[in-house]
Amino acid sequence: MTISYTAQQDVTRAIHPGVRLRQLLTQGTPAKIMGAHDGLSARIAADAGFDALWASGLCMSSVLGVRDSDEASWTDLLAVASRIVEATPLPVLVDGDTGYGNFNTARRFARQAERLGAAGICLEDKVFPKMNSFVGNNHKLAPVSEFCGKLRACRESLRDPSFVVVARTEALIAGLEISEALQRAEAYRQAGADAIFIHSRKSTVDEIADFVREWDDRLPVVICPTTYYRTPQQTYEEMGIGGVIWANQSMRAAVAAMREACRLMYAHGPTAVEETIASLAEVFELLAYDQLAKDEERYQL
Ligand code: SPV
Ligand code: MG
Repeated sequence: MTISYTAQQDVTRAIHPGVRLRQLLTQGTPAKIMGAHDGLSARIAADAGFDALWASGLCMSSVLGVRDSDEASWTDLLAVASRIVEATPLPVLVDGDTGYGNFNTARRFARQAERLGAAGICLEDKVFPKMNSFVGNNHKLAPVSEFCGKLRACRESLRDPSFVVVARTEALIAGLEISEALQRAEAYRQAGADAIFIHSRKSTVDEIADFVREWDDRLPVVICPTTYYRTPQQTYEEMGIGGVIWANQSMRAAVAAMREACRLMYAHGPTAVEETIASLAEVFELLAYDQLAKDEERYQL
């Protein structure tokens, strides 16, 4: 069952993406931000009712068939992000990894993301080339001053003051103390970040909760509960979280479904999957083929 564009989505489209994302991050209940990896996954997330989209570096890299270790070029990734932006009226926060080098590459990336209609970017304080936060134990952080320079360069080169710059600290991923994460977040706030993304790969929310308590709402906080997914959603509201990113579940769902379909097809042929895969009618509905027919009547005279 899919939903075509509703009046609410028309309203969403009318609001500038950066303004909309800022509203969502400060509305008092955590924004539900779904990871997307292409136009199709973006449409599915929008139809499910999500508030905003995360153009995930991990997931966009995965669909390009490469690793989340800066193997794809940033122009490759922005081409995918642009399809995500185009696919729905929802605001899109683009994962900018480390900014792909220094302040200069970071600010050019930010400008290009702004040009393609994203609502904001997120930069993380690791060194280039980065590795996905869940892989290995060698996550080196950039010096605070260097990362602050990247944030300032982005802020000062963006044209749209509402475009959101999220600063992500990987201090906890690097095995450092919460105090280090707090010091970094405060420096990033002073450098012009609009929100702080605090990442953790613990199986409970505890260290994030400690961070958030000390942070005391100096800026909206964004989190990504991939490993502490068992935490009840209500907890995030009680903690005052600005946005919850479900970064990679959609891509992982697709991997599991495609794997199973390929396995069954190889062994038994298409009859084995026909009942469980999406019908073509569902795909056509999702991508509003009927609207194109109506538009032909209107415009193709
Ligand atoms: C991504 O989705 O690319 C992220 C989140 O950066 S994580 O994979 O959890 O690092
Ligand atoms: Mg990423």
